[in-house]
Amino acid sequence: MNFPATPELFARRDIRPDEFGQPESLLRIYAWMQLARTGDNRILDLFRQGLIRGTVTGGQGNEALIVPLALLADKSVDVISFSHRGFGGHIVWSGHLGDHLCQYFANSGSPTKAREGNIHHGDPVNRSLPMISHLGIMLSNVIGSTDSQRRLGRPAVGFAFFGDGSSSTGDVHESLNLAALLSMPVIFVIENNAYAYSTPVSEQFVSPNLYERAKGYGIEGFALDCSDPAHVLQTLAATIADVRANPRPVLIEAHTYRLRGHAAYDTCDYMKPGEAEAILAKDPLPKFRAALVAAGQATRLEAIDAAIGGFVEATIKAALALPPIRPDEMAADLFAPSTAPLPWLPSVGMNARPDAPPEPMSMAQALNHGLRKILRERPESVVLGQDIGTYGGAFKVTEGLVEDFGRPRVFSTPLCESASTGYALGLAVNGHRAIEEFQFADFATEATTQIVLNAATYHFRAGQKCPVVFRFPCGGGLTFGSFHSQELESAYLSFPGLKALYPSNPQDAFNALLAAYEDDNPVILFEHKGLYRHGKHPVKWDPQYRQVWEPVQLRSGDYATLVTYGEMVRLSGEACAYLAEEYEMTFDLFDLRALAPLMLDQIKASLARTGRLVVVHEGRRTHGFGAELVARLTEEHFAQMKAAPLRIAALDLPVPFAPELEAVYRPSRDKIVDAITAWMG
Ligand SMILES: Cc1ncc(C[n+]2csc(CCOP(=O)(O)OP(=O)(O)O)c2C)c(N)n1
Ligand SMILES: [Mg+2]
Repeated sequence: MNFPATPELFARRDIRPDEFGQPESLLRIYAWMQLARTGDNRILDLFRQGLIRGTVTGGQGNEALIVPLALLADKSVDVISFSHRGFGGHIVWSGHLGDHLCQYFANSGSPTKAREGNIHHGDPVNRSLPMISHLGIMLSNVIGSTDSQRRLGRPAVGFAFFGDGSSSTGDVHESLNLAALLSMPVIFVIENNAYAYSTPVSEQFVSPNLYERAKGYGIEGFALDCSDPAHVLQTLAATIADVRANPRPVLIEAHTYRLRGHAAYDTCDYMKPGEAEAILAKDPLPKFRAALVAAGQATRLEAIDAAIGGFVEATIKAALALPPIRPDEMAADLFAPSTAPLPWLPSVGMNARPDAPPEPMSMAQALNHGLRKILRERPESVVLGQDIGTYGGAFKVTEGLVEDFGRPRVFSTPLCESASTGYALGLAVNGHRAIEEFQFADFATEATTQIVLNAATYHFRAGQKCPVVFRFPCGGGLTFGSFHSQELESAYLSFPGLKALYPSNPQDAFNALLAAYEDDNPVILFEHKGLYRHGKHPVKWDPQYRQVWEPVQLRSGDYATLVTYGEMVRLSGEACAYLAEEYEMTFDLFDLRALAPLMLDQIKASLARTGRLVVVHEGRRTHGFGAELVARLTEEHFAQMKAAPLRIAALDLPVPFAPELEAVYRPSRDKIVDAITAWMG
């Protein structure tokens, strides 16, 4: 891109302890602060001119914190996720001003390909994790990537920022606890600028000192006055060095300033008269400059200011000259592209020879074998979830894994679905691959933001692969009630960016786990609890394991095409057998296996022949997965359809508890038969 060369002034993006207090290093800090301020101010102007859209949340008043910190961090190993006040940090961490401006202009030079606005970019290749809007969410991602770095033997420190307002979110609590538990070297920095949007701290929490919360997590915490960058530098340098050498989390409550209100559109009417002016009067930057002038640096400062002014204007001009973004690649970028299969050994179990006869096993055992195979053959793999260690998981799918592979690789997490998931994402974007077990799929709702907004959008907005397998023990029929029995596929898959497999037998479950694991995208693996121990079936090494991404035809017939998945495969098969026997009506029966992406060609071909469609699923009917299937399968062949499609699904109710009620709620073999015979007329 044709940006002006970065002035020599910004050749150094670091600062060494032996330089502290030296005139050159102070001028370097000043230069980066002034560059951040000038950039932020110009972004505000350009927003007001209508050249920038969205929300512009400036970092004016944050520079005395963010610039020393970014200069001190070891950008070759450390992990960071800046907040929406972190513009100064972004330009130090990732260099080129032009890229950052293009993010705001949302043009063809945008690092997010203009799919995200404001400061929602990062530099994932260099471990600067792009924030999503949802505050608090990124903390656990930093823990995961820092852990990943440490597992790779790199002496990383993580830096996670959040505001006084964000400190009230549940994710902050979950993450601080998780980091403390793992003794993870992450420095959590609260940017306390005294306001969350229009809400002053007095209306946010009772305790005046947020850093004191550290004590409750068994970690250290302290307040940091960010009015003088030289003081911030000294303090942070000592903390960073200490945390790097003696890994543990630290909570810093940095008192910063919000000089320009919440965002570009904020008129600050909610403030008391004179309050905004009083905050402006505390601006650390002119104070720092005045101290440098007093130290005889006036001429150098004038030259620095002039160089920055020219550089920023020239870079803005170059950025504005770039063409707008084109929509061409947008759809193709939703998922990370497919890669070659991993070099799996051709065996299921540890000692099995390739020619050994397939061993009969339950679905739970097949998944256990799959997890063992992955842990044994793939050093980057990590298995996590609640009670998955010694206890072996609520359904014993992870039995014996911690004994054989040890705690760092098999991690029984505390009860914190969102932070555990964010931690898994952090591992994933740094090269590890996590398989996360949710105790019951229902509890994944606690991690919805991490799954559907963070993991699922990662590749689209940041070009970064995020390979995590989310294991969802789902489904009903076991008298577990409404919070332990749900089918969540239509809810989760209405968000773009997730893949999903739903095996109906042990062999498919084994294959699906391998296929999901090696995919470079987040994959939900739906595991019906009723199938975990529903008989034993032979499971063998299947070199065609990736075919699980396609539907499989289980029966052939000519009356209608029946599409289903999960436990309903068995019930639908029994219904088809009954209908063939009693009514001599035969069906093409398909087990869908992959719910996303949908591969429907074979089924469409069947439908073109039969002209009748039945869809059976266990989830609720309204907004259920069947609605999407019916629409996709019939929209092309509508004119050839001989009958209206039939959807057989659960009632539109919470999953009821008592067996008598649940039997009415969910489809059964007899209900499938009844619905089809009524439909047949
Ligand atoms: C979970 C969540 N809720 C609401 C918002 C909308 N929002 C954006 S910024 C903001 C205030 C944040 O305050 P604070 O954490 O103190 O950061 P500051 O903007 O003051 O730097 C709010 C409520 C959000 N982004 N995320
Ligand atoms: Mg705030």
